[in-house]
Amino acid sequence: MPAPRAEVTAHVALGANLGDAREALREAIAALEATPGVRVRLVSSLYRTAPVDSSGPDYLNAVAEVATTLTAPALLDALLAIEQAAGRERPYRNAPRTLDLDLLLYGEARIDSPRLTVPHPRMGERAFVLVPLAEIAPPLVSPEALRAVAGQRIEKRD
Ligand code: A4P
Ligand code: MG
Repeated sequence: MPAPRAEVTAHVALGANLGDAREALREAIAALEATPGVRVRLVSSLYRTAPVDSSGPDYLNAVAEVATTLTAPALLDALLAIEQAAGRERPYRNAPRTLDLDLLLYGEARIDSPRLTVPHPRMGERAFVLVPLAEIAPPLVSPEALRAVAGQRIEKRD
């Protein structure tokens, strides 16, 4: 029998800004918890954030820490499947909700493949990622990194 794969700690960013964003994030966390090979260890507070590099309503953002036996590409596949399911589950009115799930960190791995870059290449520019990540994993975010995004509007919701 092959030895079980060791668990890796990974961090996932969640964001939504259409429809019931709070419900979208709650369902995304539930879907992560239901994913075989993924255990949700920590979830940050929800944050209301100004859109960065995009327009439209404010976003709700959060970051989750998971322990996973999935490889990084398999974890990405699971995140993409959850995004797609969220789009299908909410047919009311004609508004497709956005749900963005990004893989921020996968242990200490550095990955640069056509479909997956880890650490997420834009995480260092974004308060909506760094502030919730710092809440649940303080050693992963330096004070300098937080200072660099201090001008971006972000407000804790709960
Ligand atoms: N991909 C490569 N690396 C990764 C990774 N580490 N995690 C590829 C996730 N995906 C990764 O993603 C497109 C493709 O990126 C995936 O199929 C995967 O193979 P997508 O989510 O379909 O496309 P996108 O949303 O246009 O790209 P992305 O990178 O998620 O967008 P951004 O740049 O992250 O921007 N403002 C606020 N306040 N809050 C937000 O949450 N989000 C965005 C999305 C912009 N502004 C925002 C927020
Ligand atoms: Mg994305």
